[in-house]
Amino acid sequence: MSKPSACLSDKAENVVRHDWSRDQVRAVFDQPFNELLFQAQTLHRQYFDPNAVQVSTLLSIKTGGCPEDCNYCPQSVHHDTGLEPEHLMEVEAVVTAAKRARQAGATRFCMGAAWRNPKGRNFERVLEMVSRVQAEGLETCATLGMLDAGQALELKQAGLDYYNHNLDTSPEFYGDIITTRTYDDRLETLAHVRESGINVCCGGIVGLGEGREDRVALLCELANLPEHPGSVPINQLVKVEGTPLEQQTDIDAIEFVRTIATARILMPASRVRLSAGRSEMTDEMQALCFFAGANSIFYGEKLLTTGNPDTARDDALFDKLGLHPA
Ligand code: SAM
Ligand code: DTB
Ligand code: SF4
Repeated sequence: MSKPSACLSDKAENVVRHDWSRDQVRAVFDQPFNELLFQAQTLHRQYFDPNAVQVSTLLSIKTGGCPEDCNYCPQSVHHDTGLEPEHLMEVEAVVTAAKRARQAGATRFCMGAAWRNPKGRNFERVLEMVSRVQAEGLETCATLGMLDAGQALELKQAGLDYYNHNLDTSPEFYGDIITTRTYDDRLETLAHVRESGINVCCGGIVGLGEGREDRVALLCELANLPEHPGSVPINQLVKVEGTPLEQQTDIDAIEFVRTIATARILMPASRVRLSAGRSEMTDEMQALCFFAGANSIFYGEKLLTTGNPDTARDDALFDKLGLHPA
């Protein structure tokens, strides 16, 4: 570990690595819990204010009817979840929602569309949304499915700061969860995003029935990307009726905290986002996640189609823990 007096670039040289072996990641993940949390918190405070949490708000700009078959997702046409599909929103309505999010305290606004990939006029409209939201003084983020290199460049030119595209799980378990797009498809989109100069937001989802080895492998894949993602969302499965995973057994809370802590240790300069699943977590569990190095959340009553803690609960949690928005 670097000397306490080291400047950020020294630390980056010493600790930001892209050559993790699975054995090394497993050794981090498997440590006694107290060792793991101590190591995560020690690194966390070398790179970040330990009491600052970045706040993003999500909006589903195009809901449901997605042709992909992600078996956790309520928006896939392959599952009957009773979700009413909606067309792409109008630009003005998105700008209104962005203003509301900014007034509530969000610094980043993330627009999600249930597409395999964006096309034609709809893509043009998203470009307009990105410029208009940027003009409101918010960081912009989008998640629209697969992108080609040209689309990534157009989004960059429109003012997009972050693009979210997750690896979701290990390469080995991936085929049990999604069959309509491959792991390599995802890596290719991530490469287009990175090469366009847009910051990558990339993480995964746990509680799908994967094993610890899959969580280790997912984190290893993320940490060995050519650049660590600027944001690493760790989602806990939200079990939605009508999806194949509605009866899935809950992931153990300590195992979830281990996943957060390992992400923090492997990618010390990245924002680790405690993402979907917070409505089902106690305050104590979220506090442990923040101690383990989570320093970003989704704020606002709704994620894309499912619930998130209401803002009063999150405000009270921040107060109780002495946290402040980054
Ligand atoms: N359609 C786009 C795509 O898949 O790239 C973007 C939106 S998709 C909803 C973004 C991520 O949300 C998924 O990769 C997954 O990790 C997470 N997600 C989706 N449904 C979820 C659920 N039921 N519980 C937890 N996370 C979920
Ligand atoms: C991410 O990793 N999690 C967010 C965001 N990126 C787009 C989405 C969570 C979705 C949870 C299920 C839903 O609300 O539809
Ligand atoms: Fe479609 Fe994204 Fe849901 Fe997969 S996660 S079904 S790609 S909206």
